[in-house]
Amino acid sequence: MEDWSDCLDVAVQIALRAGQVVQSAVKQEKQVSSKSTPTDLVTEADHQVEELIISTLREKYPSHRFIGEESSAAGVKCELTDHPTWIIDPIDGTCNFVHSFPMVAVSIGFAVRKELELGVIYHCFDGTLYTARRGHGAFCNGVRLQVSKEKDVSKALILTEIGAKRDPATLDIFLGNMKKMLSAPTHGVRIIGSSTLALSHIASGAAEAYYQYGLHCWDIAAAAVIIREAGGHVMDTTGGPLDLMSRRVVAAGTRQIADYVVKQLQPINYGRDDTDP
Ligand code: 2AM
Ligand code: CA
Ligand code: CA
Ligand code: CA
Repeated sequence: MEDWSDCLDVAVQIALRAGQVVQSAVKQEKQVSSKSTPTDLVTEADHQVEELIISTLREKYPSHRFIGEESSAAGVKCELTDHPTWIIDPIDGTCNFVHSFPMVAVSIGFAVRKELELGVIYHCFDGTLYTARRGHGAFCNGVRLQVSKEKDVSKALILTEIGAKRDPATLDIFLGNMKKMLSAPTHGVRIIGSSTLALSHIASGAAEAYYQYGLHCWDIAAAAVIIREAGGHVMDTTGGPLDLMSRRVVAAGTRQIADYVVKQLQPINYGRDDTDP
């Protein structure tokens, strides 16, 4: 039975190298263009970092498969099979990166037989490294992570994100969901512009719950392992098991807070990662 610890070490080294590239790119003039909508940004650095991560991993593990945000955007099929598969977000928080807003991460997840085994998230601005291996705990710069044990939603800090889709119907549901979270009442709701860092805050216990519609498998893969290994819950927005390709997620420190969030949410419909062109 493989324990994938070598793969974790390799992923950490690559995430740190990728983080260095992001750190130097953030200080330079950025070449920004847009993808699906004018607010869906991509830069030269997104492509460069994804290429660096995938080519380095492919050289080391030629039989492995790869899913990456920018490769998918370029038409590579986003498909999770039983094969060992790396799931990569080269720059999570591209809009933040463009503004030098200090919430930008590199995210590398790894699944085998469709089960998430490893997660590495590197916060490029403060150098925080989140790591986890299934069954072996989650760590932040080597210190064990533990989710919040809070069960009372009125004491919860809730995180969410809004993607590039900003049509009136999407915004109405988004704001309706946010209103429910604010009026619970909770301690507050935050949007930091990086799904993977928001999810890392659930793993570290800095916030109690996270929900999002429209995110992608590369936004959740690494973070899901890290949260579960920190004792937390990651699930579908209906409360059922997480479907990595479904573009929706609820994560929480406790089942009680997860259940509360699930009950409140009105869904926003997106396609699936594995059927989108
Ligand atoms: P990205 O920066 O890698 O594109 C805020 O936009 C956060 O949501 C970021 O983590 C962003 O990832 C992610 N995101 C990207 N596309 C999204 C979408 N269509 N809907 C919701 N979130 C999205
Ligand atoms: Ca993007
Ligand atoms: Ca992302
Ligand atoms: Ca990205």
